[in-house]
Amino acid sequence: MTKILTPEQIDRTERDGCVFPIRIMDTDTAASYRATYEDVEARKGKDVPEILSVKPHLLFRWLYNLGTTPTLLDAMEDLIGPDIMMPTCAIWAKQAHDPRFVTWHQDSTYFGYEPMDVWGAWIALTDSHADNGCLRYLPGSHANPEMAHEETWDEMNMLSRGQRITDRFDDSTAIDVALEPGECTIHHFRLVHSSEPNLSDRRRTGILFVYCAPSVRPTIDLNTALLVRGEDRHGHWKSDPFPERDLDPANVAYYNNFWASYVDPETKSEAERDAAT
Ligand SMILES: O=C(O)CCC(=O)C(=O)O
Repeated sequence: MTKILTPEQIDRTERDGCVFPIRIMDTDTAASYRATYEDVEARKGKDVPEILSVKPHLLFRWLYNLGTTPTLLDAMEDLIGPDIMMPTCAIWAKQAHDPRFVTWHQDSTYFGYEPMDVWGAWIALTDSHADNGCLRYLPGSHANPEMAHEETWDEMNMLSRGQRITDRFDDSTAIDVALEPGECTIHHFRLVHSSEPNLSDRRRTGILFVYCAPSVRPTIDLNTALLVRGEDRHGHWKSDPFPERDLDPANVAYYNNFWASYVDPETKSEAERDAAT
């Protein structure tokens, strides 16, 4: 008996590697999260993802709350079972008329998990449609072996190293992931996805949270996570500190230390990673 996802939606995740739209909160709650995010952005005076690219939920309690929205965890439980780890999250914010884009890529290539039974949930805080640069998916691509990627370092590419798939593939079956505020889309970590520039007068903001069962083993240095539901009976993960409140000094210290010691797979070049393996 599932909690949120219908049997048809579960079938879609297996067949297509994605399912959407799933309403996980009402539009007022989504608007309130959007206002909170835009307030942080106004205070920082910069593009927040640039300064907080990995695990910002450890610094902001509201982000932790967003990633543990009960309906969302219910949907995740339908996919991976009652024990749920949340290793990271990422903010994806495009301004109105933002020329930046995301090239076709697979998240699984720059995070190591075994088995790759890992899912991302991208929560829309604004509407997200083709004209403002919504996510695009290649359904079914999660079932194929990982493809070769290169780092382009294109500044207009929102991926940290401008990663893009170099293998030939057919994107004629790609679909737009249209979402309204408060809806989310769930995708497998190996699913090929991208997004186009924002051609509209509206912002497009979404926040991606990553989930897996505690039985999934991290195979690289990004081996810390928060247990957000159930129990960890495997011990593969070290625990991140719980964010009691925004910018809790203990968490800020942990975060700074994490940055200093952690070899960030987002910023490490392919050559460095190859040399390390
Ligand atoms: O939000 C976007 O435009 C891209 C998001 C993405 O690539 C991801 O969630 O992995």
